[in-house]
Amino acid sequence: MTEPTYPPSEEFAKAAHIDAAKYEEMYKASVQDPDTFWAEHGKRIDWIKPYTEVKNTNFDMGEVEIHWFRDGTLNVAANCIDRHLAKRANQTAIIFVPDEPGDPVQHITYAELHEKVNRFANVLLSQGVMRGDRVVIYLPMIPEAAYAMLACARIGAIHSIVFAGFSADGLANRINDCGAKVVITADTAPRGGRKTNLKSNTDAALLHCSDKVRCMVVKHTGDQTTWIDGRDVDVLALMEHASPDCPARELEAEHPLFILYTSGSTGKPKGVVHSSGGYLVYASMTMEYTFDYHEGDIFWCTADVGWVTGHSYIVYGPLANGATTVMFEGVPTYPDAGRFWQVCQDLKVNQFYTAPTAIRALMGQGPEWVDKYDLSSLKVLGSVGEPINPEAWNWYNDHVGKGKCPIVDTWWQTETGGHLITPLPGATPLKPGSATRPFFGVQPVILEPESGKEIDTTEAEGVLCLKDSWPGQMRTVWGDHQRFQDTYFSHYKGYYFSGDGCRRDADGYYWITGRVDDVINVSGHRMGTAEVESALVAHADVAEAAVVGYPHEIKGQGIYAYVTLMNGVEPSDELRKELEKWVRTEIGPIAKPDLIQWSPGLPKTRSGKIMRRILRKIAENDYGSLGDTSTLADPSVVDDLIANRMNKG
Ligand code: 6R9
Repeated sequence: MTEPTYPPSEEFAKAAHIDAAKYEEMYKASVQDPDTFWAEHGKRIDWIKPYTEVKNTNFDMGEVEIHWFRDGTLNVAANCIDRHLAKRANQTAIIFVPDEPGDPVQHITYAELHEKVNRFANVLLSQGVMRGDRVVIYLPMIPEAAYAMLACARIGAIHSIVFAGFSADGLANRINDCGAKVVITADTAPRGGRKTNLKSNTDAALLHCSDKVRCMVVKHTGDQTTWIDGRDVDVLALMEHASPDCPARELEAEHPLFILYTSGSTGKPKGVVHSSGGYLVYASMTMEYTFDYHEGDIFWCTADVGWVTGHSYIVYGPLANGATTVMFEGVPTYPDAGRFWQVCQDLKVNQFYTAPTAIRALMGQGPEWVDKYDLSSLKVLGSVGEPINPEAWNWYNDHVGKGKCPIVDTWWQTETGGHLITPLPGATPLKPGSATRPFFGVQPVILEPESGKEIDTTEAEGVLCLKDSWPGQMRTVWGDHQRFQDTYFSHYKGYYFSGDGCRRDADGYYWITGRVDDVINVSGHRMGTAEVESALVAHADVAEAAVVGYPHEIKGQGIYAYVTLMNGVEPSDELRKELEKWVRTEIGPIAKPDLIQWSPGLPKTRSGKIMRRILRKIAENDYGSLGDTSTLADPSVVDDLIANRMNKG
């Protein structure tokens, strides 16, 4: 069983920050003596008051606390902007590529970014936003999203971005959970030639929030929207009159920089809290080493700022390093499947970072869409969000990288702040489909799922945990430290539990096998099955629902819903459409079930527990191996489910 491996070229390794020998040396140092290692690497960002304490972390259930650089002070926005001004005021910080191909691309220099962010910060202050206040950002992929994030960081407000694809209800829940003082939105958001009315979603959300929440609107398209005097404010107009000077506030290393909601195995999304100091050190360091970023490179991460990937690798990592980062408002297939490659060609992109779902979608359109563009500027390609199947890896390598760009398959999570397991392009021989080896300071372990025993042979398979902390680790769940401990530290004593299954091969390479909890990965986005279930049962016609994932050619996993209707309600195609629409409005388009099966009964144990294992097998069209069904209260429901299964592929 030897997989193909792709070692870095000698030429690449020679010019890279980290080659194989350096990786081994630094990795060893990082785990043998984390205090010394991070005391040194923490200096990559500017501190107002230098830290004397480095690592202070405890994974013991009941006493979990995570602090890094605790007595240091800094300002994240000053690190991402001000400190670069002496050297690169006129260098482009952000290249904004609008949805519509003909519309002008904007190059925003560090000097301009400084001015915009300061004005934005003054507008926030004028709206009464103070240090520690929460600001929800519900914006499209426009420069104002970055200005808003950095403006919050400048004054010590805590931002919480809600992906613009979430519905009014999703937005309201998040505004309420974090107790936001303001929500920042836009009029409408063009994407792929279509528009979402963010302002009307926000209006609908605010009906369920405190009437003290203010609504700051970026008039992006100029489309007509409703306006509520006294509550709604025009951000761009206020920025024009605001002062371009706003002092960057001195903040403790552990001051929360942002909250980002993510799905878990229970119904309610968790507010993942990240710090200022440790997070920035980690985001900037992984950005530099994972992508082998060099001064002057043009870096493009295609994620949305509504996800953690956008936080760390569109905004904070690149800007902390003084890089030029691309912000793309559009989608990979508009106006055609050549859009990504055209942008790469036109902007001479050096590092390109995307998700397997996008690669698979583009692969399906044929190689001619990529082959016609000049991609010679590309040096490193990245992948994130889910395991990349070898077929997609090979296509990415052959057609996009032309066999000369290392592909970094980065495994990490909203909770981890930055990459944990990833190749370093000048150091690590690649194996398609493996995230390879740990980043500096990261100690992955594989545990036996049942006993929780660490498997100490090189070859191992089980659940993936982390033995010790790293600076980018989340600090708590907003408002619920107990939930933080319960979710991540209660399953396996003394370890951080990732929720992923994993195999380690004879070379010590890690292969992520997917989630072991009730979380599914749809197009690289995490979705709790419980969230979709509770949306479905909120519909008056639905008695019960069970949701599982099934293999989907483009999305990785699709959403398969088994729905039991209320007595007397007849199944119909109209009802199916209505339920799809219902879930879209309850959560957002990404949660729409791909397949709905009418299920008069669900397989339950005698104690009433739904046997998801069986539902998963049927959804996967793998019902030959259902295992033991004798413990079911009514084994005959299984035959009905199989006979009427939706995935006959
Ligand atoms: C960054 C991000 C995290 C979950 C994670 C895992 C899956 C992410 C992966 C990967 C295999 C990779 N995942 N990257 N699986 N290989 N390179 O995606 O964060 O949205 O929180 O999702 O995504 O299952 O646990 P998030």
